[in-house]
Order: sequence, then C-alpha cells, then structure tokens
Amino acid sequence: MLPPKENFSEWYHEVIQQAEIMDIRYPVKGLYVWLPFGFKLRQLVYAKLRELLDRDHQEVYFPTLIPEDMLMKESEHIKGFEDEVYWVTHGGLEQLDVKLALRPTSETAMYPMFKLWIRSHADLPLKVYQIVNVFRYETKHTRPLIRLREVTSFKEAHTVHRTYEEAEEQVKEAVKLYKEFYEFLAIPYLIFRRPEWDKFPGADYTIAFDTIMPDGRTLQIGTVHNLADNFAKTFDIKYETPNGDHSYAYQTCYGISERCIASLISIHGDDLGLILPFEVAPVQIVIIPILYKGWEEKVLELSKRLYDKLKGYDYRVTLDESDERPGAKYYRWELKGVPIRFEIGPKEAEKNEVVVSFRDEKKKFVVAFDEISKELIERWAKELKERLKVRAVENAKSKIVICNSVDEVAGAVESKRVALVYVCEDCEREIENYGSVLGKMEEKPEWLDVNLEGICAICGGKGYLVGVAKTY
Ligand code: A5A
Repeated sequence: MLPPKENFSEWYHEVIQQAEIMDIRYPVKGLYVWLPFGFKLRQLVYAKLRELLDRDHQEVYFPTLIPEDMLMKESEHIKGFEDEVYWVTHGGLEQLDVKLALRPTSETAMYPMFKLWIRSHADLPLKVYQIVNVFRYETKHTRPLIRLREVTSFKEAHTVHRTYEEAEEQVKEAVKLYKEFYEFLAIPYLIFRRPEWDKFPGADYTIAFDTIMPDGRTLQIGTVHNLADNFAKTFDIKYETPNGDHSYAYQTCYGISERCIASLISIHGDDLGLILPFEVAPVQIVIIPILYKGWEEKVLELSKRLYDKLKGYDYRVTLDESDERPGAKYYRWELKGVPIRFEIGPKEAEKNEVVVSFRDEKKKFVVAFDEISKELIERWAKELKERLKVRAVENAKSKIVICNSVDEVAGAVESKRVALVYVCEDCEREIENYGSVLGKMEEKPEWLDVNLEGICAICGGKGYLVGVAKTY
C-alpha cells in the first residue's frame, strides 16, 4: 500500500519503488538504478524530446572526461561549479599528469571543439544536443530523479550564432520548444528570468521553467541560458563575417534532466499510484479477464481477440492472464499508471462487449467489441490528457498566492504556497529573506489571471512580478 499523496515525500519515495521506476538501494549517495519499467518510461518521454530537437538540431556525443585546464578556463563558470566536480586523478596505479573532471555539464568540453569547427559565417548557426550523464557533487539533500549526483538523462543543447540578437531569438525558440514538451506531458509550468545571483555560471541571463510540486515547493524542470559572447571570448570562438572581419560568436545552451519524469510522476499521480498520459505509458492498455468456472474459454477467447486488435493498432497492451484475483490485478496496473483498462467477464464474452475504465476516473462503462477502433482509443487518450491538464492546472492555481506585502509573502511561503509579488530591481534581493526568489515572471501563464507589472510591495515604485517559494 502507498502512503496517501498528502504525505508527499513518503508517497514519492514509495511510488517510485513500488511502481518499479527505480531501485534506490544502490550503495552510493545520489545514484540510483533505473528498473525496466522506469527505463521504458524514460525512453518514451525522451523520444518526444528528441523528436522536438531533431527538427533543427543535430545530435552529437562528447566525452565524459574534461581536462582540468579546459574546465578551469572560464572563470565565472568554474566558480559556479568547482565545489561540485568529481575528479579522476589516477589511471590504474599511475597518477595522471592532468586531472580529468567528470563533466558537470559540457560547455568546456564542447566549446574548444566549436572553435575548431567554426570558420565563417556560413558555419552558423550551429545547433547540437546530446543526452548523456553528468556528475555533480550535490550537497543539498539528494532524491531520486530530483537531485542526483549522477544525472543520467541530461539533455543539453548548445547553439552558436552570429549576433546577440540571434542568440536571443534562439532563447525564445528554446522556450517555445520546452513549452511544447511540457504541454505534451500536461505539466503546468511558470517561466521566470532568474535573478542575477542565481543565473547559470557564465551566462548573460537564465530563463527557467518551474513546476509546483504537491507539497507546494517548486521544482526547476528546465533552463535556457543566453551565454552572449562570454564563452566565445574565453574559448576564442570567432567567425569570418561576409565582409572579411573576424567577430566573436554568440551562444546559448539549454537543459532538461530526468526531473521531467519526477514532475510527471508527482503532478499526475494519486493515492493509488502513477497516472500516465497515454503517449508515454509503458503499458497503455491492460486487459483483465474475469474468469468464472465454465466460462474460461469464452472469456479468454474474447480477451485474446481484443489483444490482437489493439496490438494491430500498435499499442503497448498487456493481457494479464496471471492467476491473481482481479482486485490484485487492478491494484498493480493502477500503481503503474496504465491509462485504459478493459475487463472481460462471462457477461461481456456472451454479448461481445467489454467493460472500460480510465485510470483517472472511478466510473466504468460498456462498449461493444466492434465499436473499438483506433480513432476511439485516440479520442480517449486525448480526453484523458485534457482531464490531467485541467486537474494539474487547478492544483497549481490553488498553490499560488498573489501578495501585496512582504508579510503576505512570508505567510504564503510558510503555508507551502508560491507567492507572486511585485517588486522593483532594487528591492528584489530583499525578498530573498522570505523564500527563494524564482525571478521575474517572463510570461503570463494562460491559466493564471495576473498582470506582469504592478507597484513594488516594498518601496511603492514601479515593479514587476516575481515568484517566491520554497524550492527543491
Ligand atoms: N548547460 C546548461 C544547460 C546547464 O547545465 N544548465 S543547468 O545547470 O541549469 O541544468 C539544466 C537542468 O538540469 C536544470 O534546470 C535542472 O532541471 C536539471 N538539473 C540540474 N542539476 C540536477 C541534479 N543534480 N539532479 C537532477 N537534475 C538536475
């Protein structure tokens, strides 16, 4: 049995084990094992991310090890990462001349190579991505899929452009891409420009996607950085312009990790377990035969016919013929978030019908076997996603408080909510005393009725909307 989702931390801890996403018993802190079911979910979610990126990025692979001198070259960058780097110091028994870092992210691995690749304006823009593991010696509380020391599913995209404006355009493109990705997963997000003190080390500015977890803390589920020409100057990435001058290039990078899966589990799940959108569910449909003495053959015959039909549509479908009682089977497949369940008993076998239910609803209904078509399943999948989205947005809304004073901000954060408040640039830092400042809201979510500009709650000057919360 799962703890109720109300006790979110325990629920999360249990659901990822019981639903067989991860085995968390690996004896190194912050490292966990993907189980087959979890890994399949990962593959399906990342297939979407790949599909989006493959539209106009090329996939690459860079080495895991970065020589010390390369990693240390960009001073702002290394200041941000130095206490998080794992070092390889030995090859066998021999001490290495140059220490090698396990990549904490790949700017310093890629950009010396970009310098070699980029010659003229015709080589730009360059847009590549890789999905790899990165290592960060995190000191905050580690948690499966949320805060890892080996991030196993780090999608990092890196782009190079001719001008600052083009890089800025790319930031907008990347934000659009991430919006599409999270809309596909029906995960509501807020988009903020991180405050100066919390931007990516070496970046000009950072745009972040945050989602609101069931316990009211926010989780950063993706970031887009405009690097301007900061790294180009360090790594000497220049191109020849059409009139023969040499100019530094402008860069962006943006990343998403398995936190996208943590959010999928946390936002949609309920007391019974996972609830997965149809497109990413490792098992999309389960068929449960209800066997009574004397009826076994007829019930199994129809169950198999249904199985073949659904397989024919290319769905991931399981016919659960195990010896367990139907109740135990419901329980297991509910835990795993299977979106559509069919039950077939004697009555259904006799009438050539099936009983249908959806993971997110209590009700059951009957459909004639012959009425089941690919179009019908697609419609159900779409409706389910829409319901998940509506529910997730309602939850998110209920956790947001628009505040008029710092006291209200403190109260909201204390009561596990996300505070939105107007401040000016001079007062933004003061708000940090009441919670983590997520930054200036970049875009109004379509589901939230709020203005992006207002009166600073501290000094009464012209303010912009910032988010304040407890964060993961
Ligand atoms: N090179 C850029 C893209 C970069 O490294 N950006 S980042 O540091 O912000 O990381 C990208 C995303 O990875 C973050 O927004 C966060 O969602 C995720 N992430 C970062 N550290 C993580 C960790 N220790 N465990 C899980 N996810 C992490």
